[in-house]
Amino acid sequence: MDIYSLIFGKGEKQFAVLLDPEKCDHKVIKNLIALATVSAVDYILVGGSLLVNDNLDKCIRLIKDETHLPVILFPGSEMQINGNADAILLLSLISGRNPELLIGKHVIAAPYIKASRLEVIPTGYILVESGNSTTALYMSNTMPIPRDKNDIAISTAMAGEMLGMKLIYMDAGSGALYPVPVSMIRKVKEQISVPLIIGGGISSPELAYESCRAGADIIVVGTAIEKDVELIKDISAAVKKR
Ligand code: 1GP
Repeated sequence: MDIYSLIFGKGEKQFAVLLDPEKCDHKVIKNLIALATVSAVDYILVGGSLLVNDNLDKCIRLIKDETHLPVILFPGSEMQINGNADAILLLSLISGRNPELLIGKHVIAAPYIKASRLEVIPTGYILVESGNSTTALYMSNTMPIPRDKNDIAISTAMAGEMLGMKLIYMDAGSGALYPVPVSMIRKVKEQISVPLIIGGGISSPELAYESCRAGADIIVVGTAIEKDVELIKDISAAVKKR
């Protein structure tokens, strides 16, 4: 089954762990994957807004040696394409007005993605104000959607779906002070029918649970797990709780 059908068809809330290739080493990955496997994690996302070394390939190979979980690229740039992963979230930054991140980088990347045979999942990527300056925001040179502007978030997500995007990813950015507000998640989810991914600043099982109850289909956590890998178990349990 392709990965998108898996995402769409699972019928239960899903949990993805985000790994920054910068911080990948064998010991970290072995430990993390062992916990992810016993905790019923659904996907491993790999990527970062800024890569300053060429660890991506090594990181993916290390993950693949340890697990059969799907590995999905969450690329911060057109340099983060690697055919050893299973799929790529082809992100168009629809909350911003930077043409390079709406279509420019995609034109450069398209032939490489095609040659890689990665499964492509067109994703409407929406940055939401986080209370601090995140790397994603700085690197994208865009304005996030203000936390109290649900209408803008709804219209942006709707436009993304109408343009044919198969997922909407609302992100407060890695290490966000405040995660995406639950009221915004609820309102957006009411108006779209494609799966909704929520990430950025989710640092506890409670926050993951609230985001799921509000309508998130997939929760992504990176920073909190980097700080305390054992959190995987409790966050996964919170996501799967009915
Ligand atoms: C960032 O949504 C991801 O783009 C995950 O964010 O690192 O804050 O968990 P965190």
